[in-house]
Amino acid sequence: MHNTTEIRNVVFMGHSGSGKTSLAETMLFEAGAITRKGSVEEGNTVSDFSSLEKERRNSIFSTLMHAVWRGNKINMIDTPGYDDFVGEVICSLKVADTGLLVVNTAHGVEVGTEILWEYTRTFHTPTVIVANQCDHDNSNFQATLDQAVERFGNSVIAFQYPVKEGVGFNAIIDALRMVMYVFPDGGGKPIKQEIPQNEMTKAMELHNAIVEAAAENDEGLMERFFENGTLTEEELTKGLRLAMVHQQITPVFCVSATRNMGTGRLMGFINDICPSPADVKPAPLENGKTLVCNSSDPNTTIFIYKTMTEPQVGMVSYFKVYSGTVNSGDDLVNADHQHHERISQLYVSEGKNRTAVNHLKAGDLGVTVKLKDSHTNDTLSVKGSGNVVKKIDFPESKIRTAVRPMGKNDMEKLMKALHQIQEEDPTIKIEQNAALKQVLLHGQGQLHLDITRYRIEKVNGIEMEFEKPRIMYSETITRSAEEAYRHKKQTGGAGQFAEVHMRIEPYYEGMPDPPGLTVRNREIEELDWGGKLAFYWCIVGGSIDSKYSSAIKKGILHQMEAGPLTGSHSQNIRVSIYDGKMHSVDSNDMAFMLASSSAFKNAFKQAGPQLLEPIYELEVLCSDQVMGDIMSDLQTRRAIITGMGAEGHYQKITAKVPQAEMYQYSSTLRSLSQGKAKFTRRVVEFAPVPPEIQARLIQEHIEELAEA
Ligand SMILES: Nc1nc2c(ncn2[C@@H]2O[C@H](COP(=O)(O)OP(=O)(O)O)[C@@H](O)[C@H]2O)c(=O)[nH]1
Ligand SMILES: [Mg+2]
Repeated sequence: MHNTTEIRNVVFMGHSGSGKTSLAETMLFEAGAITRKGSVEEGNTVSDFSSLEKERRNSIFSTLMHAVWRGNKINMIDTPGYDDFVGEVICSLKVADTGLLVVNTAHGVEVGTEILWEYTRTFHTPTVIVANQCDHDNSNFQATLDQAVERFGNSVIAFQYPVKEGVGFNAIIDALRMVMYVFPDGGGKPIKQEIPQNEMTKAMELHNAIVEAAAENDEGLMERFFENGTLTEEELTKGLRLAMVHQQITPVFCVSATRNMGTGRLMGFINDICPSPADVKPAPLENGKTLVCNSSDPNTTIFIYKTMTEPQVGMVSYFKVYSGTVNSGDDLVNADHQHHERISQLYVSEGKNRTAVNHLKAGDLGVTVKLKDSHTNDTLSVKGSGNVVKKIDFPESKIRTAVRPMGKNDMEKLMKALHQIQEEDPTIKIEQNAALKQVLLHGQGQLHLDITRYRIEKVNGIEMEFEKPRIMYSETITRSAEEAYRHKKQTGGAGQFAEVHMRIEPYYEGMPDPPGLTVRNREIEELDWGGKLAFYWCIVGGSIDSKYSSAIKKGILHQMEAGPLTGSHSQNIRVSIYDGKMHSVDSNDMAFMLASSSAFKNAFKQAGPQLLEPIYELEVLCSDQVMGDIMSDLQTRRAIITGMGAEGHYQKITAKVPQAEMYQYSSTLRSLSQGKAKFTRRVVEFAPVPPEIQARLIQEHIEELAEA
């Protein structure tokens, strides 16, 4: 069991392909946690262990691993690089105390790098930039460093730089230690050499910058620095750790993950300088207070940052001990719904494998299984502690699709499986949309949805297909119209009789009373599907008894819900009932409902009916080079560009685009930009559908009705 100060929690983040999984593998190997180093190509790394990841040669889930390095336990969480799986990254960042932002020096700072950098600021995570692939043909460390400084600011300081990058890469100058590491051909343990004369000035300059940055945070250190012109190793450690915790320094290290050069030194730095869970700022709680990471706190508190269902095992929960010590067999309480949960088994994780342990102290990351009713984002704590760790805010979904099981009777099974995935992955949302008569799956990108389908098919054995989601059109009118309708039926004994005269108008807030009518009663109905019905009772002389008014309103509401034009809900209409007839024997609620329903339908069609469609406000972030293509594509989607301009080092395009034109936009954008653009969108308004499209939709509705 490791004490809090002997724990380091690091998360590997970076654009897809930067080398996170390879780096984690090499670090495990260096630390002796594994005896054979796997590779992404061969599909045998510790991190990418699921069949899905092996097949795709890419990380999809975050993976918890650990290595023991000089007595300290380094918990490592590898994360996927694609933005589609950002949920996995955010969960991991929440519990990590240091972020390793891996950058491929052959590509420099990429869109993904910048987005992840922003997350490290949001979560206040001390960050190290790992310049990887220094052995790559096109490696350019200096350009990568310059971009990082330019984009992330002056906290970025090179602690190392490669002597010879590219194919012949075999040496690193370390400006913190002021030595040169020279690696044997196969990588691994380097030989320490003196820094060559011609590199001395540059190395010394960096060294001084590091020492000064370390001294800056502490008055005592600053004084000593001015007195002695430098700091002792102990002072330097203290200063650098403090500077990292305050995000005032972002060290840059250089490595080659696959050739195992520089990874040992990186682990040494994590070990010596990077903060333990006790060194970082206390964790924020939901009640606005904070929680200090202290293993002797009697109020043991753990936070579940990830859950995953495994065949044979069931639910597996990954957690961080925020305070106290958790023991196997402990009874804790879920702070959200107060249910008891027994931590019957405790494990540490090595990717696919787990090792049982008896205790885990504050700050550590662990695993438990078979919790009854606790999910990602839940806190389990000693009864009465009142601790609820601040929950993770997940990003809103970016794309949606309708889903349907292939088997007719599989709907219930499919819903169950989808809800289970939603519990594991809070960036997935399942919506049973009654108005559209579809089940919608919302996610972060096409890949995210595809992987979800793959999991349902493979794990749950339910075949499902994606369908284009229907669009939630809405209907309204553009001018006023009047209609009188008589409902009359004479079948044998009792007949049915009702006659209703109404005027309908487009409704808006604060409109004047209908001219020429005497309003007796006004009702403003908020419609379940959005918008309003204003229902005015203007009967004079008792031509219809007011006891029928609610039946008449009901008839109108039925018709508005059904949608006279295309079967889409209608909204924002004022109906004034001003005349009619009733019969002392044959009139009843049903007759008036039917009469008003028909009157409304007929009036609606004469009142310049207009179909409205949901409009997204779209924001795209992209590089200069791909902006033209993205704009031309938007033009084909009936988009109205509302803004364009530089945002940081990228271009931001904002536009209003009909939802109907945005199906599979995530795939299009990915291929247009080679994965170098990001977007967000949300429905902001409803706008009139162009006449030719309205005509087509009405025709389609008529055909649909005929088929039914
Ligand atoms: N030349 C070179 N290739 C690397 C290095 N690190 C990773 N790669 C390769 O880059 C690709 C992506 O690596 P991977 O670890 O899966 O990246 P991730 O998506 O960030 O996890 C793989 O083909 C690796 O073999 C490196 O240091 N040098
Ligand atoms: Mg990976």
